Amino acid sequence: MKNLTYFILCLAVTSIYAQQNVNYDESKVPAYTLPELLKCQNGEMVTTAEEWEKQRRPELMELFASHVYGRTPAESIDVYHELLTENPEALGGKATCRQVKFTFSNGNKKTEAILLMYIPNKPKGKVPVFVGYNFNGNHSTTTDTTILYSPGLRLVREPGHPDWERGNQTNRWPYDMIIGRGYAVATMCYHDIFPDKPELKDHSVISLFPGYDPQKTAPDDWQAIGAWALGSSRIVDFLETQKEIDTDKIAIMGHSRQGKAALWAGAQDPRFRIVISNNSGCGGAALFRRKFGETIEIINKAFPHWFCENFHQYNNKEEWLPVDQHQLLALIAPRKVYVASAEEDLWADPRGEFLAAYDAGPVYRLYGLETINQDKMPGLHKPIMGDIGYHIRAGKHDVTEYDWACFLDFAGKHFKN
Ligand code: GTR
Repeated sequence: MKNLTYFILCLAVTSIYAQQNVNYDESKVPAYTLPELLKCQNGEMVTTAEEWEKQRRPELMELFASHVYGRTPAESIDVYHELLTENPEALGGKATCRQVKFTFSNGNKKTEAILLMYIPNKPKGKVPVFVGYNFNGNHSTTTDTTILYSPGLRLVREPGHPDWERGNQTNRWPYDMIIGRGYAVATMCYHDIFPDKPELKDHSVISLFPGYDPQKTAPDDWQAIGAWALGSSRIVDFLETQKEIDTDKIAIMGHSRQGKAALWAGAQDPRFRIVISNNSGCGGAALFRRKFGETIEIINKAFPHWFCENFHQYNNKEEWLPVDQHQLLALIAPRKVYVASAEEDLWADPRGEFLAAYDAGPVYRLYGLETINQDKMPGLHKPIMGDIGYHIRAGKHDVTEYDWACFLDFAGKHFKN
């Protein structure tokens, strides 16, 4: 019965999208001019990496915070870590597994999360790490019955929902392969940070910060994507306490809505040396102004709690938005950025994702880095691996072993692993 309700709900959501007249026709992409990357608000062009960092970059950070994702508070809250389990013989003896409870607290109220880590037993010594959220809970990434259910899941999914099934997303987390290449992984369920429903903000980390008022939201207040971005920085704080982790080699990988959050986290936190967005689409790597697949209006209607309220004024008015997503990717420079698309994932606009990576180039070139040198998309399974990376693979919206193989190659190149 519950499965049936879920199915009917999905059908309803799909038909709402269908009614929105989504454009999947390249010839109907409007002519557009992207907002300037290197031209400052005073009209001056930046010509050096130093000018970019001093002048233009802060302007763009401010625009993304005030018009798109909302402002991350300057204040911090307390985070306590408690080691729940440690298994030195995980993955058939190849890795050490730790589960660590995070308690976020403001003294009056708290929320909880569980981080799941796998660290390769070989090589000995410090290893690079991939940080990334999972969608359905830590238990969904493995069939290992010692892995605990993520606390956030119970807020969004009734018992019996398919997401509770152990190992339901192991395909997205090929731990053996990642560990085999010498990388650690740290994952957490994104619902632990902001349970992904508009009415659950009160259970999110946002509700712990000074100034939070459930009745009142300022137009530039942060929302779910901002919270997820902050959560990944708190994971990095913890990784800095782990003796096996090489903190100069931290990569963040996010899929879809978490690809959006990963880019925003990467723009804000320089400790992410590699930022990977997989199938992130609208509000992630895709250029808004192409209006191909999901648009600002569609995403704001379906997910009113993801972006700041100011962003809603750009529903169907992409051309008025003072930024576009090539600028978000450029904010990550000179650190490495990788964008991955899937051929059948037209909703996320693969071409728009590619073009943003291409159009971020001028900032990377200020640092003398290797950019994508032509605006023609590469063929399927022909990854580009410069300082900006990109691939498009066959298939649907998902994270596959092929994607991970490319992420590992990209990390291998830049971390010299
Ligand atoms: C879709 C949404 C996309 C993407 C995706 C996901 O429903 O429209 O923007 O975020 O969810 O996260 O899987």
